[in-house]
Amino acid sequence: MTHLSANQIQKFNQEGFLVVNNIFDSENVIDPIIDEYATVLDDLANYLYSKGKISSNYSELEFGDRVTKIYLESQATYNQFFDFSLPQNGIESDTPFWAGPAVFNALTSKGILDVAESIVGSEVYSNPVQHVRVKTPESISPRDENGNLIGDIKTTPWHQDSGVINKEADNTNLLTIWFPLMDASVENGCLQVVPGSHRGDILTHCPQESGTQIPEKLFNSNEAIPIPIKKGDALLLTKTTVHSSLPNISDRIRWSFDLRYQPTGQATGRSAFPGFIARSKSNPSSELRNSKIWYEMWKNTRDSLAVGKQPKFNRWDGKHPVCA
Ligand SMILES: O=C(O)CCC(=O)C(=O)O
Ligand SMILES: [Fe+2]
Repeated sequence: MTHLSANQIQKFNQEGFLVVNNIFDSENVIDPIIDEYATVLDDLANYLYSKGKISSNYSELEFGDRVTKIYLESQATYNQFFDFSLPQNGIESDTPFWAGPAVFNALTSKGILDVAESIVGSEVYSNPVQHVRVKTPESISPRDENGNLIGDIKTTPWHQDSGVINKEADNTNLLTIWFPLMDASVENGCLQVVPGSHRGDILTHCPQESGTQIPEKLFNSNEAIPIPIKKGDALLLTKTTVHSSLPNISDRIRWSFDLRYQPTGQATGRSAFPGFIARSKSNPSSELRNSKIWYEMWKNTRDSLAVGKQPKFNRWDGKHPVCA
């Protein structure tokens, strides 16, 4: 991949989203991530097995089947073990996270940074609002006593990315780059977007049990379109594009990365979390190139937040009448 064309940029600005094909070479970027996460899952499986939460460590299974089996049998989800960000509350000194070299390699890959540079300019900052999302098939996933899916395997409700970060970043030129680690389809729960929805304001989000979400009376959900995309492709979103995910009704996992980039120096919306200079035309030596330092930044953040005052990232109190 190289930089976006003028046509692509225009389309992105017009519609609020853009599919970019072959943003990187998946053999160099995605396959190492999958291999790295196999080792993370192996550690998790051994740990749960030693605690008696599962009857086998299922080492014969590949990542997707293994994680599905483990979540279902233990009736719990462990996505925080894989995530390269910290939770929005309840951070403790042993809160798990994964900030490994293959993940860092993806965040700083040429294809991703070329695309980010096309939108945010030549001083590219990696915003710390970033996740891996693992969604096991809904038909074989743990549920609570009311039959609702538990934890963070649920579908992602309607939101704008601005709505899940602090107000201080409302004027930040924030770009979301979402990409699946397999082919994402309507069946396995790709994203859906509302074209043109980014042109309005930040809509009221309501805190609900299923996640912070925009009530459907505030936008035209029937204009939403699903965006199936292949492994190696990416979906770009603006910070005000209304989007959500479809349920995973397939029998395989759906997993994806969502990364965010912005011009260096603008507010990230989660200032307690560490971002870094990913590309700098004016001062290339300021770019972070070392995944170990990146890991240390997250570890230090976790360790100090665990004993200090925890940040608040949610601006919505649910008292607005549309939330009733
Ligand atoms: O992958 C998902 O389900 C949600 C992703 C999302 O909302 C985002 O990337 O901003
Ligand atoms: Fe989002």
